[in-house]
Amino acid sequence: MDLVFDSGSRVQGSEFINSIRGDKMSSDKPLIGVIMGSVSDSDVMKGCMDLLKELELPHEVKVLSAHRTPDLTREYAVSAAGAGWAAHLAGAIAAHTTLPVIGIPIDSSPFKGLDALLSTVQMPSGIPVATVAVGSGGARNAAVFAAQILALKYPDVAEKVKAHRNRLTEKASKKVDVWPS
Ligand code: RP5
Repeated sequence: MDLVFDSGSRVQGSEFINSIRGDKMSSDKPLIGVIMGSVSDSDVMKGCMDLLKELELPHEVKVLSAHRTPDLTREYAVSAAGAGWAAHLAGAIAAHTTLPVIGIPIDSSPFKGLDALLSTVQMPSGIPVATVAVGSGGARNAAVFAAQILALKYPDVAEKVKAHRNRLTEKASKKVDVWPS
């Protein structure tokens, strides 16, 4: 696979790019990079990490900011990026890689994430960021979506995604008749 340009050779301290190039999933090499703009985003982003753990998907987590640590951010390529305010973190990451980038708008601002949503979703033509819902629901969906992308390559990830969907269906099925008539 030769999709990663430029940043792949510059990534330091991250096994992410090399491991995604292999054909077999290894339990100790990260396939998904999760980044958040600030430690203050961790309450929202925890849902993403929790779900990646539940799906047993090897991942690594970095706190990188497009405006506070721009050089470090440029050297990293990632699948799921969460940022609040109009930080534009996911777009800044997407500019440096051809790997798919999933943006999670975080509701940490006075505008409750509307600014983050617009700065994440409104990428100009040519450099996409797949944007999920604002806040913790979006963080969890980013984990599932990353798994669905990897499932195209790894059959065992596809099985985990199906099992997760079945668990959701089973849980919801138990509540169909919960409302007393
Ligand atoms: C963004 O600014 C971060 O993603 C965070 O949501 C927001 C506020 O960051 P802190 O001032 O709390 O570090 O870069």
